[in-house]
Amino acid sequence: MSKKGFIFDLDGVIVDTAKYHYLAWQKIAEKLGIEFTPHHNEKLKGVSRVRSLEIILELGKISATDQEKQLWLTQKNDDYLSYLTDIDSSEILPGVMPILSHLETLKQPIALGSASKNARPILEKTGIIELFDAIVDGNDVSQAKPDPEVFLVAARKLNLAPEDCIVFEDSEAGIQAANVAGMISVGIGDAKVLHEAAFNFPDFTHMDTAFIDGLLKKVKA
Ligand code: B16
Ligand code: MG
Repeated sequence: MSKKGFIFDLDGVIVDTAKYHYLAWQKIAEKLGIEFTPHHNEKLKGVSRVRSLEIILELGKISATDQEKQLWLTQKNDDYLSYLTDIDSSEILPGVMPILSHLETLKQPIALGSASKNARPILEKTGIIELFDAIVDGNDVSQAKPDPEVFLVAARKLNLAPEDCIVFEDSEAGIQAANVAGMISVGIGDAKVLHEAAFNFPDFTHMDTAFIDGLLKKVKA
């Protein structure tokens, strides 16, 4: 059986932490008098912390000093981390474990490709860090999604060509990054938002192991 690299995004794909990012950004937006809805939040998914703040400030047409920005970034992250204090394996989204276990049984390489600088503690707390052959997160890259850097570094760490990698993503920016990298993009979430993905599933409970087996049978064009 051929080897493919299965690269998973973290927030909103493996764990349900996207909701905590939203709550923490909402508090900052509220403090600044900016209306911030779930619709606005879609643009923040998958992008870096710094870029997220810029998007919120653009939304409210607010200019700020570097010092103010640093303060709000720290406040946001402290608040976000407060939601993570007691997380455990129950935070893993439904349907994820059967797919990870299937890949492990097939001895297929698994990587993390996340924009988050908090990725490692989340994988540790949820007890799944050992399943990953490579971890690339916000501490390892300088370009944020939709730049493909995070996924290209993951492919390199797995010793696989980009076209032999499959990316699971819940964000528009992440799907674009996977496509630019020349990888197979699989959208997890709203198909309208993730319309640029090669495949789409509302969540992992809708994906069966036959889908994975089908990807493994695909030969290079
Ligand atoms: P942090 P992912 C991304 O993680 C989130 O989707 C995004 O909302 C967040 O701003 C970014 O991580 C940075 O996270 O503040 O923890 O460094 O979806 O790429 O796993
Ligand atoms: Mg995500």
